[in-house]
Amino acid sequence: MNSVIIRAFLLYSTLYHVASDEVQATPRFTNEDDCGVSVISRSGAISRVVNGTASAQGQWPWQAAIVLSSGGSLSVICGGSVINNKWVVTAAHCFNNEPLSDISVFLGVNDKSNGNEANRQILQLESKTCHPNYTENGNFANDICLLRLTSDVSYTTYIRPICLPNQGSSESVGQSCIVSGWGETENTGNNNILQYAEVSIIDHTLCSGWYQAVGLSIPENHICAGYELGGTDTCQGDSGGPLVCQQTVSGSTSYILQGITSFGSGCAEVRRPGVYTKVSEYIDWIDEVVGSSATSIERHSWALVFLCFQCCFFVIQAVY
Ligand code: 4AZ
Repeated sequence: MNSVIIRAFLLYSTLYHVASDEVQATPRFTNEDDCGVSVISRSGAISRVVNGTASAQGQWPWQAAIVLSSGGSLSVICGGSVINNKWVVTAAHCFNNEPLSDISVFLGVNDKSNGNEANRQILQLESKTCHPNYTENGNFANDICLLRLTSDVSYTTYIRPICLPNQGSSESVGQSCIVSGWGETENTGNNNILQYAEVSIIDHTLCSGWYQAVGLSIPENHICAGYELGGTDTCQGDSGGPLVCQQTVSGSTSYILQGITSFGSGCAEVRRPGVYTKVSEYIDWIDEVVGSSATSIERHSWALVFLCFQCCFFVIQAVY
């Protein structure tokens, strides 16, 4: 009798596990626990990536460094953002068909010149999926790539995921957001230390007009951010990194990944703001790529195997 009760309990808990897995799988990683929060509060005036401020350790815990190993030396070729414990998002133009084994993802980095930083995690790539409509020689449309890591990211104070926006949502013109990276500072700071700056979202039509002057078109699914008068901007080497904006939902404030640093004409120049892949236009695609990955399916199928075993035991016990 006791064993029947225990088995019934096990059956119930497995069914519950399978059912709740189903529920959790629906709203995705956009709702990753505690996404978009930094334990380091921003303080003081933001001076000015070009004209940025040196970050504190853990200030932008979703910031990834995409590192290329070439001829025995390592270099940070781009930035990226952790979206869950298996995936990092970056720009498609960061890559040039390098073998996956030459690319790694460094997390928890603040000073890229210091190989002994205590909070670092170094991860390798299992796969790289870039947007199918990214065209290398086009206007940088669909400049987005997803990197699947071979092992799980362990979240710490210094390494955390960023929240993703809802598909099709838009940031308002004039909103102040944050960019970060180890790119060129044009002598406005030390780019060994992760730099960040505040930039303002600029109207798409206005920005397209400014860029027309130099024969560049701004793709529909890109956002411009910066200042009409320039001065503060992302620059070469910041590509793939995050443009994040704060959002408050039912009393709690978190950062949302609205953009991926993509391109510009020069850096910090008048009427040439930075141009960012608009992440909210790619949520369905991200879902497709990330959702079909093994983690949740593996967990799910193990639970189902266990469930089958329990059912068999139940039937055998009932018969004999
Ligand atoms: C680059 O080459 C790059 N000023 C990134 C951002 C900007 C320009 C160039 C925006 O990675």
